[in-house]
Amino acid sequence: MAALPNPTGLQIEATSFPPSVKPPGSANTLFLGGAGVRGLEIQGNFVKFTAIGVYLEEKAVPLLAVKWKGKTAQELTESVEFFREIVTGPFEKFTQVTTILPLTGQQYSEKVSENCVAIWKSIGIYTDAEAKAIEKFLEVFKDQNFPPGASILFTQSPKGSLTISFSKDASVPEAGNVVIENKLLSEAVLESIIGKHGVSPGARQSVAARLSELLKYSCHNEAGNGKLETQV
Ligand code: HCC
Repeated sequence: MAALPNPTGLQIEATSFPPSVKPPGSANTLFLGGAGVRGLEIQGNFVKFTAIGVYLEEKAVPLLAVKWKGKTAQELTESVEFFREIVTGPFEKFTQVTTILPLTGQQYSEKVSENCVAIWKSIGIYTDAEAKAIEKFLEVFKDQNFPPGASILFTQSPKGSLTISFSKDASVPEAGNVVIENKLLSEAVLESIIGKHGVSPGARQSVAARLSELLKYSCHNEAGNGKLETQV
């Protein structure tokens, strides 16, 4: 029996993203799907603001294999549907955003909120529940400050809760700070990073390349229950 390849860790600027992590508020260990920077073009210079790592629960691999096994890194990178499936799939996700330049909680949360609302408006959903979730999201970040190297951590449960935690470095605490129960917000935070107009094309490419490779070694069983089977 051939073993599944073990995903490696990734270094993005000063941040090392380990190959696997146990997110705050979770009993599971997730593997590093990919990582990249979030930058902005400012007066002709590409300014790197954050390093972002995206982790996925292992059962994502056989689930994604059903449709995406055999696709190249480029095909996956260009597929809006592939990233929709990662964002909405029935497995846990964990996103680590580590600052390269200092950001206030207000700066960060306003940017993320703006992007989430834009995603919802583009697909024609924006109800009272989402407006309230955004309000709570902004509130959570109001008194936070992120000097370089600080991390903002999002645990996205398949049921739709978003656990937010903070760390002064790249370490991952045991417990989360706040939980916001809103599935669309939980999904939109990740979609705003790796989705169609996501802020980190680097993380998107990295996820596509690593998953393309991982999916080669996965086979989905007939029950489609997400249990890992190893190819012989
Ligand atoms: C988002 C939007 C932005 C970020 C993200 C997800 C992000 C923010 C960087 O992780 C940033 C840069 C400059 C600013 C404010 C925020 O990383 O002035 O949906």
